[in-house]
This record gives sequence, C-alpha cells and structure tokens, in this order.
Amino acid sequence: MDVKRIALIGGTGSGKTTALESFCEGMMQKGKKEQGTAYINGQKICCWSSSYPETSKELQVNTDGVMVFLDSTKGVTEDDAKLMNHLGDMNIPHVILANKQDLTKRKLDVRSSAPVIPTVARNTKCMVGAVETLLKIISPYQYHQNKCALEVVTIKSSAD
Ligand SMILES: Nc1nc2c(ncn2[C@@H]2O[C@H](COP(=O)(O)OP(=O)(O)OP(=O)(O)O)[C@@H](O)[C@H]2O)c(=O)[nH]1
Ligand SMILES: [Mg+2]
Repeated sequence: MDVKRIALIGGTGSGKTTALESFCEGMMQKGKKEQGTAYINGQKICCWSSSYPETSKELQVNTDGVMVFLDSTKGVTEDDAKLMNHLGDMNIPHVILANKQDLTKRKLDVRSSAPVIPTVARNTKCMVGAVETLLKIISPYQYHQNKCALEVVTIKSSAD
C-alpha cells in the first residue's frame, strides 16, 4: 500500500509532538525523536517530527511533504525562514502551520507561496484539515481517487 511520508519540522516548543498525538496512532518515541502513523481520507501516512538544527539531507530522499510548524506567539525565526526558503527552492511540497492560534491572533510575516494554515495542535479536526491540504498538494489526483474510493465504501456499507 502506498504510504506518504510527512515530516513535521519546526522550532522547539512549536507544537509538533502535540499535533502528532492529536491525529496519529502507533506513536513511537525515542528521546525527542518520534514517529506515528495515521489514515487521513483513505491515505496511509507516516509522520515524524524534527526540531532545528536538522540537516535537510534526509528530506530530499525520504519525504513526500513537510508541515512547517511556526509558533505564532514567537513569530517567524531565522531557522523557520531558512527552512521555508529551502523547501521552496527544492520544490518540496509543504504547508505552513501558524500554530497556537488559541493564544494569539498575531499575523505572521511569512514570505512563502505555500498555504499558511492557522492551527491549534491538539485540535484533531484542525490538524487533519492541514494534513489534507498537504496531501492535495502532494498529489491532487491521488487525493481525489482516495476520496472517491472512500465514498464507494461508504455507500456500499450504508446499503447493507
Ligand atoms: N495553547 C496551545 N498550546 C500548544 C499548542 N501546541 C502546542 N502547545 C503547547 O506547547 C508546548 C510545546 O509543545 P510540543 O508539542 O511539545 O512542542 P514540540 O514542537 O514537540 O517541541 P520539541 O519536541 O521541543 O521540539 C506544550 O506545552 C503544548 O501543550 C497550541 O496550538 N496551543
Ligand atoms: Mg516534541
């Protein structure tokens, strides 16, 4: 089965672990490194989190998409800006999460053409919505196919 690999990257305390816990099952934790799996809209995803300073080498080989976590109470840091530039330059599909929106309504100065999504990490619905946006960017066709397949299953089971 096709599995999309998604990295959650951001500064320490930006909400990566909280987010993973809100929508992943089978979380594996090794010190600060963690990994989890989830099914979103019929798509299996494998997610892991990573704080700065991490090299971006791993990203290019293993990653289908990235969720950039910004702590809205802190604003955009130099590391955040560097990461967003890198993702843009390398054409790596990504979304930018302006997290902790329950604490501030501050508008972040994000210089990127990627979607900026306001989030609250422990809100599962909000996080699933953000993952769906990323899946649509990774492959709009596959996203649509998965959704259609799910609808068939739902219609079948409601007819039983
Ligand atoms: N109010 C609020 N608190 C949040 C939100 N996201 C995370 N937090 C809190 O912020 C703190 C840090 O969150 P973590 O999820 O541990 O952050 P992290 O990105 O995993 O941090 P590192 O593992 O150190 O890199 C915790 O106390 C969370 O409860 C949010 O959206 N709103
Ligand atoms: Mg963490």
